[in-house]
Amino acid sequence: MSTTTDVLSATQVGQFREQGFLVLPNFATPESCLELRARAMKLAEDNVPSPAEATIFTADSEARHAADRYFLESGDKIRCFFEKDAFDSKGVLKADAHLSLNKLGHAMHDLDPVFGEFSRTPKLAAVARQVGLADPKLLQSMYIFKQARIGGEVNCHTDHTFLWTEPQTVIGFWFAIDDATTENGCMWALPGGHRIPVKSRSRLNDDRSATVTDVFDPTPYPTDGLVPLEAPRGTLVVLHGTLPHLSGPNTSDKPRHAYTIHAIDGTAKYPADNWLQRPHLAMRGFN
Ligand SMILES: O=C(O)CCC(=O)C(=O)O
Repeated sequence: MSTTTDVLSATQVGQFREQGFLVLPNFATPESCLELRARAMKLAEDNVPSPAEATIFTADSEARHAADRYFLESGDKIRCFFEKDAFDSKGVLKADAHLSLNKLGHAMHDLDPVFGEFSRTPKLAAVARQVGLADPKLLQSMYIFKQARIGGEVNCHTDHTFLWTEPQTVIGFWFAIDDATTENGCMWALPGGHRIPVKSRSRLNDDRSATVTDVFDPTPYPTDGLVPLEAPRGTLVVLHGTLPHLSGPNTSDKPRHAYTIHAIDGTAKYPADNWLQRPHLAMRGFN
């Protein structure tokens, strides 16, 4: 795939270096966003756990282990993750499954043709190259539903905390599939915050049964200066891996679907104790 034609101007590349993010309206067409949206709904229906399997999402400790496994083994699969209050105490969904999902993850870009086509475009490959990925590898994809009224918040974090490489290389490519506004839980970011040394690392524990967090600095990221990244459908937001970002809850009547791809550089070391492992699926670039 040719990525030799630049998509970003020198000013935009400079902005990314300076601010740690870029907002690119009209990057994807409305048609491609709607096609991805319909496909995500179908994947949700097809992959939603049966009521018996869904008991893993209840709160008892055996169920907790099963839920951890369901998450930890999802790096090379398409799995459904629910909003935290989606189940009653017996593990029964309170509403229709497709209206209870928090997200799909984490390998739609490799396992589903519609997601594959959306994810692997020459235009996105060019952006990845221009923001510094010499040997881009598409590590994970997430389709985030942020459902009307029940869509949960995402706490302030950096992607490097969860997708650690040495040196740091992860870049987030976040697409607004619906219009994202402050009303329905758009993303927020801290301009220049990518220069703050990363405060923690999440990794597998010794028996690889759960994640633990190594805290390097317990102080929270500053909230003063966070800016809302309102994004009409089709907007691409590019996020540096050490940029603090978050999204608010969706208490509105409007869903806020988004699709995000995290890419790393194949030249960096990918630790064996990162939560996301892909034993059955080699990482690929944009080809
Ligand atoms: O879509 C969201 O609300 C959060 C997404 C996010 O944090 C990410 O893609 O890194």
